[in-house]
Amino acid sequence: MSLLFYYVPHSTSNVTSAVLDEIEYGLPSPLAKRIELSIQAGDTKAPHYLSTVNPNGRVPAIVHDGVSIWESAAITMYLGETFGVAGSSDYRKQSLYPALGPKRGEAMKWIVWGNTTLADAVSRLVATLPTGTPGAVEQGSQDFIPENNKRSLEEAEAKAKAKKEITKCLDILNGALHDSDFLIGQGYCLADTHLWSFVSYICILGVSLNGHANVKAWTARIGDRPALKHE
Ligand SMILES: N[C@@H](CCC(=O)N[C@@H](CS)C(=O)NCC(=O)O)C(=O)O
Repeated sequence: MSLLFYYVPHSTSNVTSAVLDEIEYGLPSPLAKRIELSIQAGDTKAPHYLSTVNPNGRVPAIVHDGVSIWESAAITMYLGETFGVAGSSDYRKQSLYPALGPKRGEAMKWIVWGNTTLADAVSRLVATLPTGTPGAVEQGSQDFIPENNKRSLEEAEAKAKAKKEITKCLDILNGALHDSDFLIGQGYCLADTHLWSFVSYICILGVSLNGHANVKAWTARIGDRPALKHE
């Protein structure tokens, strides 16, 4: 079995990194070989990377037995199905991901929601951040917006709108965690770690969780899991 994980530190790769940490925790050796790339050095735009790993020139990406899989949501679902379901492989006795059925659907719902509804609002907030602010897109990235392209009034409006939408997402998440310690009532699953990684990034951007007590407690609960202790 060959599993390669291409990543850039402090990027969307953190999602896959945390998911892999959960899957590998307690195993005698890691499942994935980690390959660090640099956006600034042009690694994600290198012809070999574009043609064999990810034509989008982005991370994270995995290559499992020669097949490339990109988009962090797809990667989490694939790793969960392949290595996280009890009895699905030699690697895992305890379930980290729901078996086929409605609970699997719930896990997919939260993973995709994080990457679309929540991430869309977050990326619009990030687009307004001055270069150098924690969490801002760095020069060299295909998403970088030069300072002189930012128009102050429109930026302020865009920022307020993005923040309002992030708050709405946090309201939804807070409601879902009202009477449950985890996203899916039956207990922890990899969807918690996937979404936790996105919410942790929002905190780096300066969004406070103080008005969302359930989300705040859940964030601490998932971040305190032993598999993530070295992060
Ligand atoms: N929707 C993609 C987003 C991945 C993404 O945008 N990754 C950024 C790093 S956070 C990247 O690779 N950027 C390369 C570049 O900007 O050149 C996912 O969830 O995997």
